[in-house]
Amino acid sequence: MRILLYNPDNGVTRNFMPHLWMFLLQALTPAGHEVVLIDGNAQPMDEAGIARFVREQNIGLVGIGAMTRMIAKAYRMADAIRAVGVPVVMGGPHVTEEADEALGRNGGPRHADAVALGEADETWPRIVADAARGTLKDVYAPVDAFGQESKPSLKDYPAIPWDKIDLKQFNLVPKMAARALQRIGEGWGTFRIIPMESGRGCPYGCEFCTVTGFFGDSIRFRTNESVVNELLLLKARARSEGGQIAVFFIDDNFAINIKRTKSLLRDIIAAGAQVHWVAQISANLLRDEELVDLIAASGGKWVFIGMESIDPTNLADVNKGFNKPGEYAAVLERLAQRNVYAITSFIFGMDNDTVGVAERTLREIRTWPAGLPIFGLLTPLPATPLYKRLEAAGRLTRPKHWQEFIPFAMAHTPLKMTMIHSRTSRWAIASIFSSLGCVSAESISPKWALWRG
Ligand code: B12
Ligand code: SF4
Repeated sequence: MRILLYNPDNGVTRNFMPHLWMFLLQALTPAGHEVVLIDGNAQPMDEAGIARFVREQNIGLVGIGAMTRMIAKAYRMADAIRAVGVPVVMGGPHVTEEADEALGRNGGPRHADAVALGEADETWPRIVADAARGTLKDVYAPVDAFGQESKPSLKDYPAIPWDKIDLKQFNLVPKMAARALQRIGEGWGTFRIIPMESGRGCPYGCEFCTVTGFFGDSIRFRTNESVVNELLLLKARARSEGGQIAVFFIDDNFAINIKRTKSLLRDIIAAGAQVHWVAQISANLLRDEELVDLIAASGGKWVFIGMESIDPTNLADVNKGFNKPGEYAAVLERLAQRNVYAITSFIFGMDNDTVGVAERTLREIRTWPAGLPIFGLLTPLPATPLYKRLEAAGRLTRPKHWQEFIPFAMAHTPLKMTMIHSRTSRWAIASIFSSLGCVSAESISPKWALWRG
């Protein structure tokens, strides 16, 4: 059977990196099937295009994975595929929480023949076997022989064959530029950011986040050896094709167990497996000087830090009181001293935010070492504690906001502001200026403010 794994774009913005789930499920597909990958971020497609593709390519099963933000597009694509008679199985964080919606059990139309709940590493081979026999079930849940939820241990993580996978669609160097770059110097024919995981799970349970609910609060790690081998494979591929590769460790908190992270980084260094990498690490864990030394020595270039707010009351409200705004500057300084830079992420729309929060935050950021600040709006994602709290308080203005994705629009009534201006796009521009170190007090005037009361 030919299987298509498809990840939609959200129709507005594009990811810079392919999704790990596609490569992982491809590696976990039982022998005898052929798997084709399409990431809508790299290869944009509409409904007619995907329907044509599955017909012409004789696809027997389509797997679609989507975050809440892409789910409306995912459903439209699934409908088009099912309309030409090809079954669709959906997975990922959104349908895990809203399986009835995908299966048309809540009064709406049915979009998927089957839904894979939670982590599908162990259920995927069963889904493929059932689809090949024409006996797909509605729901596949990751449970053990006793019906208890089971989480893959990651100790026997599959080897993703990075040396063989067709990565053409994921080259970030545009064709024209590639030719010019190759004339200037070797090694820039391709540039790819590759997702890799070294562990799963996060115990922190921030109110707005789906991770603790989805992956669980017990953390599981791959062996150091399997991560190092994967890095070596990627490094060899980049070298053999005269290109560049950077790795995004997608672990939610790459240093959640500092001892283990240090041991992994030491093994990377010892094996000469360094590539440039990015990882998400919470600010509280970056107090450790030795950890930051090892990050720099093992190829770490950027650390994504979920700072969320400069207001401790906000942070306490969303169960993220372990973030201490007072130490943000020192954390960034510690990284910058080693030429490691931070992507600092902020959320606006929390309950203690008042008019002018954007200006206040920006003022504070300007006092820190250069980095790349990014800004988002608080979003009540399905099944999160935040969603439940806002729903109970009658504050959800668009309870099914994902059915119509409107970029930069809020789905709940903020507490201390009367009106939200969707000017996040301007903020994105502001953040680029800021990252280049060229934000002056004048260039960001109050007219940039995100909110006006
Ligand atoms: C890396 C990452 C990104 C990357 C891009 C995604 C990428 N290319 O990988 C970046 C940094 C760009 C990003 C951006 C955003 N992200 Co993000 N991201 C992640 C992160 C950290 C890792 C994803 C990952 O690879 N996980 C590991 C794989 C193995 O897990 P998985 O994808 O869930 O897949 C497993 C199962 O879900 C299932 N599965 C998944 N798909 C399918 C499909 C089929 C057919 C089947 C059978 C099974 C299946 O099987 C897989 C193996 O078990 C997750 C958190 C997390 N730990 O997952 C958040 C996460 C996915 N992101 C999230 C969010 C909210 C966002 C943003 C909206 C943030 C923002 N405000 O801007 C944006 C949206 C981007 C967009 N284009 O619109 C949420 C999504 C929640 C939700 N309900 O949708 C998550 C869960 C984090 C959170 N805080 O809750 N993100
Ligand atoms: S926001 Fe980060 S630290 Fe908080 S629960 Fe989610 S993954 Fe964990």
